[in-house]
Order: sequence, then structure tokens, then C-alpha cells
Amino acid sequence: MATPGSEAIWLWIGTAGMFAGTMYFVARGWGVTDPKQQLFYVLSIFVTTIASVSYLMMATGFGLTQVEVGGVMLDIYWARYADWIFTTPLLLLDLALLAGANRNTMYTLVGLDVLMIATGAIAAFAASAPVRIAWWGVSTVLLLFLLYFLVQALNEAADRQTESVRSLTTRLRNMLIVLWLAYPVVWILGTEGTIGLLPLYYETAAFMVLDLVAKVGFGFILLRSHSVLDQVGQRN
Ligand code: RET
Repeated sequence: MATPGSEAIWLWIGTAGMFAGTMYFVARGWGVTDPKQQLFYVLSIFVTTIASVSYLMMATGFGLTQVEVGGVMLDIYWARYADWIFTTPLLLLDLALLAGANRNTMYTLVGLDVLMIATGAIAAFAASAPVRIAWWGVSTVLLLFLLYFLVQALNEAADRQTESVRSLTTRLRNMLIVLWLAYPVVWILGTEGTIGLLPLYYETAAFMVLDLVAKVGFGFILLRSHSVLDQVGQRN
């Protein structure tokens, strides 16, 4: 366990933001009785609850460790990976359920996703720079496969959706692609990538903004219209 430095401010803002998002989803979902809609609330509420805990862990220093790379000590927030390994599959399930994707598609997406985060964690803990970069490469290739498969699967499901469900799916899919592609970029430019272009203070801020938009922003757009969620699973 180590003590966070000046980047702690971003971790506290992240904690507050995730908590506020959770409260908003809980309040909005309170009177929802349709089981199909409830499932979207359950998933979104778990995503932000897990992230609230993870941000609190990081802000209080519990989620922080140090890894020695070539004689230099790197501060590694391991709690991120614990968060992502659970929350990214839930976000993908949100989107797959909205699109009406089949079970095999969901298993494939979740499998690729868990592998991506696990190999990213190996990259974060590896003790030499070339090994770190190599595992980052493996994880990034998995992400590209995942996004490619996601686009294929959602396109395939598209003709089974109503117009408004389709347009919400497309919007969330595009948002997901742009946001998720930014993660490996921040990682490699940040302290983990050992090039050190982006100091820990800025890296932590960047991940915090990405996490808030990818979780609270995504859930906000998803849950915004109950009449759209009502049409999920209806044929065109
Ligand atoms: C890592 C580093 C190794 C290379 C790749 C990564 C991808 C991470 C992603 C994280 C997404 C997180 C989300 C969180 C929600 O709040 C592990 C950074 C490819 C895509 C969406």
C-alpha cells in the first residue's frame, strides 16, 4: 500500500462522480417495474457502484502499488484492472442486450474483453519495459478484435430492431468505440508505458474523465428514454 500524490484530487472527483451517477440511476430506476427495463438499470447501477468502490480504493491508497521497472519505481493503480474486469463486460452486455444480440455473441464479447483486461494487467505488472509494451500490444490487438466483432454483431442484429432502438444502439456503439480506443493511448503515453510523456497527475485525470463518460455518460444515454427501452426485443 502506498500513498497517492497530488493526483488524489482526480481520484476523489472520480469517486464523487461515480457515486452521483449511481444515485441518479437508482433514483431514476426506482419505480421501473418492467423486468426488461430493470435489467438495464441493474447493469448500469452495478457498473457505477463497482467504479465508486474502485475509485475510493485508489483515493485512499489501498488500490495503489509500486512496480520496479529498470531501477525506477512506478506507481501502479491496480484497482483499475479489478474495476475494468467486471465493469467492461457489464457495459458490453448493456449494448448487446439493447441490440438483441444472441447468447454466443455475448459470450464472445465478454471473453475477448476479459482477456483484454487481463493481458493489460500483465502489462502493468511486468518488470521490464519491452515486456510491458509487448503485453500492451497483445491487449490492444484483443481490443481491436473485440471492436470489430462488436460492429459485425450489432450490424447483424440491426434488421431485427425497431428504428429508435437501432439509432440508440448505433449512438452508444460509436461512443464506446471512441472512448475505449483512448484507453490504450493514455496507458502507453502515461507512466505505465514507461515513456513518461504523460505524468501520473495528468494520466489519472484522463482516465477519470474517460471512466466517467464511459460509465455514467453511457448509462445516462442508455436509460434516458424508457419508451425506447420498451421496444427492445420487438421486431421491426
Ligand atoms: C489497457 C492497457 C493495455 C492495452 C489496452 C487497455 C484497454 C483498456 C480498456 C479499458 C476500458 C475501460 C472502461 C472503463 C469504464 O469505465 C488495459 C488500458 C487495450 C479498453 C470502458
